[in-house]
Parts: sequence; C-alpha cells; structure tokens
Amino acid sequence: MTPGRRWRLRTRSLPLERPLIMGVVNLTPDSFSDGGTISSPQEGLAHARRLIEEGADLLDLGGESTRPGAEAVSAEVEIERVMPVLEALVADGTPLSIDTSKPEVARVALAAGAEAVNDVTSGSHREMFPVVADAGAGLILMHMHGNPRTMQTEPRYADVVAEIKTFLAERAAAAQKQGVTPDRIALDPGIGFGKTLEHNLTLIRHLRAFRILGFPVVLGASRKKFLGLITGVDDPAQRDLASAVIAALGVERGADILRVHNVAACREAVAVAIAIVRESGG
Ligand code: HH2
Repeated sequence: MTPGRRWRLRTRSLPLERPLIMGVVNLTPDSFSDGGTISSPQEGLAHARRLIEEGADLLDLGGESTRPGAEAVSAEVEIERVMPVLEALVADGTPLSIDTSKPEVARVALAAGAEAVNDVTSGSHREMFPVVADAGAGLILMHMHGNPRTMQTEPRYADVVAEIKTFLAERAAAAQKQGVTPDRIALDPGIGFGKTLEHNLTLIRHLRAFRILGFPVVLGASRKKFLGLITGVDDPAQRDLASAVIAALGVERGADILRVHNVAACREAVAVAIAIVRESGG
C-alpha cells in the first residue's frame, strides 16, 4: 500500500494504494471453481455484472480451464466462449483482463477492448509478449510448474520462494526485452499450479518477498484445492470463507491484486485487513 503506485493498462492505469479486487469470470464448461454453472453468454454477463456491483475493480475473463488435468481447447473455441461477454462488458466500461496463454486469443480480446492479458504460462508462446507490447496492455506473469496436465505430479523445489522469484524475474526481463514496459507488468507466484499444500502455504507466508522485484503482486488462492485440504470442504463453491481469510492474510503480506470468485466476501475481508495494516503503519 505505497502511495502513488499504479498498474498501467492499455487505456488507463489503476491505483495500487489499496489492493485491487479482480473478479473471476470463467466462461468454461469445466471450470473447477464454479463447476460449469455458467452455461450461456447471458449467464456469464449477468454474473460478471454482479461482480462489478459487488465492488470488483476489474474482471478476469477466461475461456479455457486451467484446473489440474483439464484438456486444452483451440483458440477458436476460446474466442467463441469469451467474446460475446467481453464485448458487452467493454461497452459497460468495465476494465478486463483476458486469461489466456494463446497470442491469437489475446490479440482479438485486446482489439475488442480488453486492458490486460493474464498469461498463466508467462509468455510460453513466443508471440505473446509482442502482442501485449503492441497493444500497450497490462500483463500478468504467473509461475506454473509444468502444464495443467502434468503440474501436480510430484512437484519439487529446493527453495520454492527463491526458485519462483528467479523465474518471475526472468520472465519479467524477457517481457521487457520485447517491449512490455515495467509499469504494465504484475507477477503471480501461481498458487496451486504445480505446488503441494506446503509449497502453497510457504508462498503465501512469504508473499512479501515477491514485492522486492518491484512489480505489483497478484494472489490467486480463491476456492483452490489447498483450502479444501485444510478445511475438509470438498466443494470449491463452498470455500469462500476460507478464500476471504486468505485474501485478508494476503493483504497483510503485501498482495496488490486479489483474484477472487466471491467479490462481496473478499471486499469485506480486505476492508478489515486494510484497517489493521494501516493502524500498524504497514
Ligand atoms: N488461477 C486460475 C486461473 N488463472 N491466473 C492467475 N494470474 N493466478 C491464478 O492463481 C489463477 C489464474 C485457476 O483458477 P480458476 O480460474 O478459478 O479455475 P479454472 O482454471 O478451472 O477455470
């Protein structure tokens, strides 16, 4: 919560004086987190608008599930799933990021008005950074161990925090080399992407370490499996209380952007966390 910091996007910049709440809109039939409850563009749009009413600062739209074991879909399918909702939200004036690792999908979404690209593969496709740079868009770089089909098979790290910090610093340098300016980049340790319960807990405990790199830090822990392992709650949609607790702890440890499903609950938790952090001068 440093005064004056901003995250620059395609046509605007968002202040980082308090953490931003990024509402998740999964337009996929196989998402783990909302169980494919969104089955039409109309339902997707209504859900997205509800998240904005509840206080989301921006929305993250995705047309491909990244849950462990999920099958890949083509760029055409992703575009087909996302575009009707994206266009309507752009018309509303809602700031959006597109959750994709495909440059073709990013290009179409940015041309239609998306402000940022959230790439969980950190530019694994060599055209991604030039597409983001050309559009002047924001960019989230996330750490993943392997890919969604393989990532949970015995992930190992000598030092999970140090290794992920090095990886993200390298990807941020690569993005800048290809023309993405540093004020547009945000970094995400990738909770649940090739990590055991202990790795996830260590990353959240040491979240502040990622701020040393100088970029806004994204925390995406909402409804994830590690919360179910702790609480015994199997249904991801029932993990909102635990998700709100993690959001508050994340704020206390320096998270700048919280990627969450239940915006209303997260906002309350964040408001309390901010009040405590400010009180202690943190
Ligand atoms: N988590 C998911 C997807 N995208 N992006 C960032 N930057 N950080 C995350 O932690 C992150 C992400 C997975 O969660 P979700 O979108 O809820 O599920 P699914 O991929 O099954 O649609």
